[in-house]
Amino acid sequence: MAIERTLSIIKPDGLQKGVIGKIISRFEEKGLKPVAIRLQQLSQAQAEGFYAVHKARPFFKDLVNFMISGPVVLMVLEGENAVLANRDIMGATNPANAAPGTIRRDFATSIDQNTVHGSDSLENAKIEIAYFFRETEIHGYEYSGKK
Ligand code: YYY
Ligand code: MG
Repeated sequence: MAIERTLSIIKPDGLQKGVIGKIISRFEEKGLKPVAIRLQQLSQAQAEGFYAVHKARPFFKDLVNFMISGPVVLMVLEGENAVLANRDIMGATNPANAAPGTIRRDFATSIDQNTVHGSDSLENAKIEIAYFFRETEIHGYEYSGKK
């Protein structure tokens, strides 16, 4: 086990459904600590660059248009095995296949509007975090244990 950081994005549908708080709570309750958070309207160039790996895929244009259809919440999450832990909390890409209790199962309506993004490897997490955040925007802290 190792402490990792991963990039999480709450996509425009998550904001439009009013579930920012519920989504962040799920991360906090499962030990993923937000150490950077920013609400941002992505430009087309930013969205295209972020999803460049999918450039040749048939859904690329729709994906970019969706990601710029409204603001998103960009976050860095920190915790034990954060990359895989976040993917577990998110659920499968297609909400129809996502396990009960996952964010995508509970909040997403379709594969193309699936509420959250999460880095898929530690290597990509480092690249994706650096795409959106400077090191000076990431702030670690310890839990007090008090509620
Ligand atoms: O990492 P993850 O978001 O779970 O899926 P990817 O395969 O990386 O695809 C990125 C993004 O593209 C996905 O969250 C929705 C969209 N997409 C789509 O609209 N239709 C597909 N058949 C596959 C992916
Ligand atoms: Mg992916």
